Amino acid sequence: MQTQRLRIAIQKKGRLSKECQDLLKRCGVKFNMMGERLVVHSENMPIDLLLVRDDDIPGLIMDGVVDLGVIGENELEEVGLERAARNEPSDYKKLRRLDFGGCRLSIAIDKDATYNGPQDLQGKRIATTYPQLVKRYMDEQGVTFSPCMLNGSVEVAPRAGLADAICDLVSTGATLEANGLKEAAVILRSKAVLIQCTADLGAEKQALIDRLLTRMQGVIQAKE
Ligand code: PRT
Ligand code: ZN
Repeated sequence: MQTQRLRIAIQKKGRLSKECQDLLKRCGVKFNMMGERLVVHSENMPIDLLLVRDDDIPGLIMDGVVDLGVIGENELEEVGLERAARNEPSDYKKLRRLDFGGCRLSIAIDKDATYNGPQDLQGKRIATTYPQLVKRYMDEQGVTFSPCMLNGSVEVAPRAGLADAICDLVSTGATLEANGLKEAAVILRSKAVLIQCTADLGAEKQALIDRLLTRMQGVIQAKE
């Protein structure tokens, strides 16, 4: 299923989609986002944009279905660990870190609880959408815990009596505060990144990628 056109997977709708589209446009890629299309063809370059859920992007790259992708490092690392544990391909090339999508993946506890370090989490139940990253951190700290896997409403789990603590993405901290929680430990600092599949794409596609990267460098530097 190799095509001559460069395939780039980006988030269809969400926190990364606008900035991602803006970045591509500033790099000179012309396209028209209309309707509910899965694939959007660039009008001036041999590039197709694939509009998907962010959760699908790491796998599309690791399986070599698309050539490039833009994804949060949190999602990329979680999916990578999950696939590696299942002996599925989990390789990719990180081309560059981008200047948006910044957040941290943090463990949060009741705002009135004391916290002296990871040992205070020993034996606790932790609600999260990122079980692999939590396990990696807790293993590094030598602390055992029980997972509580939730794909949404993670921040209400302690109040609902489902968990003792949570591990979730934080940017301003307002969500934690609104739920009576406080940040105890940062386990990952994340930004959006541009990644490439590891397969050899041929000279033409690679030259196009290199050109895009040079433009991206200029666009990002100009904003700094
Ligand atoms: O539909 P799809 O699956 O594509 O989207 P999604 O809902 O899974 O993801 P989306 O759009 O919410 O987030 C995409 C990516 O944006 C994440 O994977 C992160 O890399 C990045 N990002 C940056 C964030 C945040 N900041 C963020 N604050 N993703 C989520 N949040 C949420 C967080 O989960 C919590 O609910 O915002 C809340 C906390 O924000 P504060 O400001 O109150 O601290
Ligand atoms: Zn998602």
